Amino acid sequence: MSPTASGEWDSGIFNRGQSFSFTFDEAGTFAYLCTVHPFMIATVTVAEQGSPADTPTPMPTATPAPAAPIPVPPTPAPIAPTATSAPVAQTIVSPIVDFTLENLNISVGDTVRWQNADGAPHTATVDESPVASGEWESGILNTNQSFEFTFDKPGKFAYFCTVHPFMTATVTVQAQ
Ligand SMILES: [Cu+2]
Repeated sequence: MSPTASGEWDSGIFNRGQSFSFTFDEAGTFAYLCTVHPFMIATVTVAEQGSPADTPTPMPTATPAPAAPIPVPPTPAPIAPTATSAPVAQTIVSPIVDFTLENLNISVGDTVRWQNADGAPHTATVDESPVASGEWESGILNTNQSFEFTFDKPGKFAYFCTVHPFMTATVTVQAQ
């Protein structure tokens, strides 16, 4: 009653199953209540009809924006790195020169080829005390002879030359 005077409506007494309809032809917020039980109050908000284009327009505009980030499926990119990180096992050539064995850093699956480029015979032999797994023993390598061993387990392995025990080094094998 006290609200916007225009667009008044009164359903009259409702009994169970009865209904009442009212068409709102003006925008605004209208409070209404039940005259039988005045504590039953609520409001009907009637939106402006004239500017429907204005309001809805901003909405769709906002929507397209988030749509853009969606095509961010450069997720397939990781596939590339995967291919890159899937380096085929390599063979690392480690020359033995001047009574020196090299410290090597390789990955699981890599093969090391020790090549004796020295004038004296040498060996590339895993040290007995280290990790027992992945043992290898080249046997005597004379000049220009070589020996290969593939590391299939990660770890740090000490090795030496049985002919010249002072020739020591390590092979560090990184997990893939
Ligand atoms: Cu040696």
